[in-house]
Amino acid sequence: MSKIVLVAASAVLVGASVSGCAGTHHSPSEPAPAPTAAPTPPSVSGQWALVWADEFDAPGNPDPARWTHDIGYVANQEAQYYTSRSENVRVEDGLLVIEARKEPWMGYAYTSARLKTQGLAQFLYGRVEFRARLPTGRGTWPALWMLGSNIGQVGWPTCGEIDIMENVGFDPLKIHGTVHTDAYNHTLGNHRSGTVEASPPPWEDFHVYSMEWTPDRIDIFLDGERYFTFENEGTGTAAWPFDQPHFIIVNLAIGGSWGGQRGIDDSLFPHRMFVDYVRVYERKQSP
Ligand SMILES: [Ca+2]
Repeated sequence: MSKIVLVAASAVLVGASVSGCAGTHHSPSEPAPAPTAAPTPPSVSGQWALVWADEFDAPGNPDPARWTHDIGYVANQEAQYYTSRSENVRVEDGLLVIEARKEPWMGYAYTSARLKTQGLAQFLYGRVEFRARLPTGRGTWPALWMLGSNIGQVGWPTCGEIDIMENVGFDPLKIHGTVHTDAYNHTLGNHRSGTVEASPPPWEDFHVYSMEWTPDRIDIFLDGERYFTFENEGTGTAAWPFDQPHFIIVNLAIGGSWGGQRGIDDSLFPHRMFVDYVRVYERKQSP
């Protein structure tokens, strides 16, 4: 089955217990995230076993045992240059902070960051959960998502893509969950997706963005409410490449083919996305 990286459960649970009060300890130089409406929710019910997590409890650089960085220009006509500098990505106050800045860098006008577990942890089936607060403003395009680990061999979209959360700043209340495959993808105009509005607005408070994945279906949730399902048609890899491990990506894009459709408001920088945790669960075997 999947090549799962096991994390000491005790460390993860300690992190879970202290990570809820995101608004309590902030360095003077950074604006405090909005107080959370509720403590970090407890782990999902007993049918799930935690197999991987980052609670972002250690200040400084993201844990190199869990995360690697994409550097430079990556895709989608995006306007930013991704870096691994602390200006663009850091852990503080129990949160992963990805900060998009308007600054000239390597020929680009903006910088930001894109973290991934590629080569470090990959997952096949289970439940993937993020608790995050999004930035907002015309031109932002934050995403919490997964790509097939075989992308280097088979390319996109054959590898499969699962977008657990996407949001674009020009339509800021809407949260999108999407899958891309060879048979269904945005270049064909037939990608499969669902949309829901977040309340309170996703930049005002944290929400839980999650996905449950079995051999038969992918369900995507906002705060535990399912708003999108993609079923395995049983017609093979073109429609269902989701029988292969995928890795996790967290990024904040600026501009690009979707986020930039109505331009970029340069008056709003810097933009910050805050991620309280990323947790991956496997379904427990029936007794
Ligand atoms: Ca945390």
